[in-house]
Amino acid sequence: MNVEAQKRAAATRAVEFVRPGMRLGLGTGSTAKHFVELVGERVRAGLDIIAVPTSEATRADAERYGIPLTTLDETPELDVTVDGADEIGPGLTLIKGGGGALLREKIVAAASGRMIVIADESKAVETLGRFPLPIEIAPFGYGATEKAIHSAIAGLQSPGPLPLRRTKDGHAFVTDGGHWIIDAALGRIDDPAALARALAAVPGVMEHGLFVGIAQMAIVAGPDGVRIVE
Ligand code: ABF
Repeated sequence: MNVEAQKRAAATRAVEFVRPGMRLGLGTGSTAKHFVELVGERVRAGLDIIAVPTSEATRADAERYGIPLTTLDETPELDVTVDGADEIGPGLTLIKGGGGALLREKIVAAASGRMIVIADESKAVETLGRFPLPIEIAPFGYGATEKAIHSAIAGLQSPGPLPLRRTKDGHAFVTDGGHWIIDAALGRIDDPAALARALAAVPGVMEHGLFVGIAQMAIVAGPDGVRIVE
């Protein structure tokens, strides 16, 4: 199986966990896109579910596939969220946010009874941190926020270079929530839980891409098949 087929295989397995009447969180990214498409197929075949998308991109896909959508305001508790990840580490700790949707992804996952991560094998790592950690910040006062983030990281481990502000077409990348993203190239994250707490305490940080204690299951597809990590 090539990587795209692995993503599809993980998404296909995740659909088996969807039951009639469920309230679903729909993730963002190229792996979650497969899941959304497959759920759309089931909906058109009569499956009765409602869903909350984690990004405007996923909302557009879900609408195209005819998936009935709701919001966390109308439906504050979801049954299952299925989403991708940039890295899956020990204990189902995750780095997410490469696609820039981390704030909504975390809100939706936290509102869900269960979060299932779907990924190809390349995302499974022994130590988090090779993928630069996305951190969503308020544009106001970003210089001070970036400095405070660097100090917060330095209090725990080697902070690496100053985090890079993410750009798109030469301008600041703007999230669905109107915020900016900086990417912290840490190389390795020694203590994800401690770093998550330290970053959350920095004023101006809207959310960070460390998901600790949020996911309950990962469906990881490799060249030879799918494995489940719980
Ligand atoms: C979302 O999409 C993100 O949190 C993560 O950054 C990304 C993974 O994308 P892909 O499945 O395209 O690798 O899940």
